[in-house]
Amino acid sequence: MEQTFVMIKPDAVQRGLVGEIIARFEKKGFTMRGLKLMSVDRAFAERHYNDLSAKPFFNILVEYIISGPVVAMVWEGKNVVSTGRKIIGATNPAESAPGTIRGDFAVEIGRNIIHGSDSVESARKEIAMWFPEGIVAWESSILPWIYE
Ligand code: IDP
Ligand code: MG
Repeated sequence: MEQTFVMIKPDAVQRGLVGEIIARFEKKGFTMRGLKLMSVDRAFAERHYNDLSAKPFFNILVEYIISGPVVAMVWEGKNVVSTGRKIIGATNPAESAPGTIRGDFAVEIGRNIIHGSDSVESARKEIAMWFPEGIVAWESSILPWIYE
């Protein structure tokens, strides 16, 4: 089953949106396989956003991610990478559809409250980086009610 890495960014933690965000993935029918509150240092944040290191906003982005604790999560399910991105919404909240997490709770691109892996390959790398200890092996008992 496919897995994705989702991070609730410091602004959403500060704003008390953690439960709301987790609920959206839970209610969709995805399975939580990893969850932890953590603060990351600059080097770790730079490594996570390594692909964006040439962008003019890179330093601002890194400052944002290290400005407070984040919630790191692994979610599992059919097409969870692309569906997860749809649940999250467009990068710029000005363009995120209502009903998406960013569309409902964010206004500006530099405070867009959540990260989700953009491909199965990045998900694999991000999960390995954020959960070096591994994720939790369990089987949800509701799967027959989610999958035909
Ligand atoms: P994504 O989070 O939707 O995958 P990316 O293009 O991977 O979007 O950018 C990573 C993060 O960098 C965004 O979520 C946002 O926080 C930040 N970011 C992207 N573009 C800008 C910008 O133009 N100004 C400020 N921050 C930006
Ligand atoms: Mg991205």
